Amino acid sequence: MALDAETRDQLIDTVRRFVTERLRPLEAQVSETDTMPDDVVAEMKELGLFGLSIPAEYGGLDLSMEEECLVAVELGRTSPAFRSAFGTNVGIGSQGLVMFGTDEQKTRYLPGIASGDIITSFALTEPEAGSDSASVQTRATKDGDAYVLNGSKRYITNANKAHLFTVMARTDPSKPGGGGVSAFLVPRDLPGLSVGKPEKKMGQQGAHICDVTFDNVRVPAENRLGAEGEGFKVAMQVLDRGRLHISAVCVGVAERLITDCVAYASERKQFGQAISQFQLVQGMIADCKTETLAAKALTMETARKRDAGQGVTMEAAAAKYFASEMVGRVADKAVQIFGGAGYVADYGIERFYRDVRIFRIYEGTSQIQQVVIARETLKRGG
Ligand code: COS
Repeated sequence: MALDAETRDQLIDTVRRFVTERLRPLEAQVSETDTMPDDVVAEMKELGLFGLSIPAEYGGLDLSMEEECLVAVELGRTSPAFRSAFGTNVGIGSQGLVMFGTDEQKTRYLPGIASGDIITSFALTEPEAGSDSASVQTRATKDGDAYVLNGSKRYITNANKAHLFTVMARTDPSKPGGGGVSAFLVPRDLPGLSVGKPEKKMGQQGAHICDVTFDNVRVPAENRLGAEGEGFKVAMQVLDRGRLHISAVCVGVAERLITDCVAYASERKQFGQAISQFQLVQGMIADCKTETLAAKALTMETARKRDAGQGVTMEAAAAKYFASEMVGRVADKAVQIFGGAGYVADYGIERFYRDVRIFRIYEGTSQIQQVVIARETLKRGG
């Protein structure tokens, strides 16, 4: 449901101020300590950030996709690790439930997800099922009024903090592809569920990914999300939406980097003048700006199409593909404009350079987006 224009502008203004005044000063600290301060998370909860996409009847802000993308652009103007604290609740950790949950499942979990009292994770990826996500091997075997889960998941965002996992597991081993997969809402405290140590990563310190292992975890049958065999489609539709959100974050990061580049290039003097006066530097800034505007236009247009009820599988993949590659190029040029200062840690540019690398990989690699775009285009005949 869309907000009225005044409420939307107020929300965006509030998020912008929170990012500028509260989060930006903490960027280096969060990166160095690999820890998200509890008081910051508490403020995120108060602002309603955990519930941006949750329907109002369950206590969320109920933003349209377009509004969520506008907020995500604002959130992109700081280290992406901050967004990750509530990113799973807004996106991949909650949307299966929002789109496919029963009233009872929604009533049980969505209010806590919206408030941030319940942290969620999305458990699709496995050691042998990365891009080929339909090949999940985690088994869910029906046993009376429960399913017994066995297997392991890999690189699961926020798993170390999660109270509730959306888990894709194979209910029908006779069907090797997506058709044999079902989705489950799995509370963290069920016996047999264990979470590994956070991985050491290239970037986005302060956001964590871990393995999750299921050893005879009995999940009540009422926790199945959608019909048996529908789990892969649940995952794909969750990802269609998540990819748009990530595109918007990429746009925000690019905007932030451009602002930093302009400020630095206007201050930094070489050959007797600010380097912003040199046309080769201007060329890099112009390229960054042009690509950012193009990514933003594609992302927002796709969000509006989705809000209008159109299928946007192809367009969301195109937005994610273009925006994530775009922010990689912008971060690279930002290092170049900053020169030596871009390579040392003090200015934070090298941190963004590392942080944005994952955007080309998670929620579907660039190559998977190309596959999705090409398949749809061929199917549509152009
Ligand atoms: N929405 C709804 N249904 C979808 C869908 C979508 N976006 N994408 C696929 N499906 C359906 C198909 O229609 C098909 O249904 P039928 O069997 O009824 O025809 C079924 O799901 C299987 O689809 P498909 O044949 O396209 O599956 P593939 O195994 O070829 O793989 C890709 C599809 C590669 C697109 C998928 O595996 C993918 O997105 N991989 C990347 C996963 C990813 O993003 N991982 C990141 C980790 S999660 S953070």
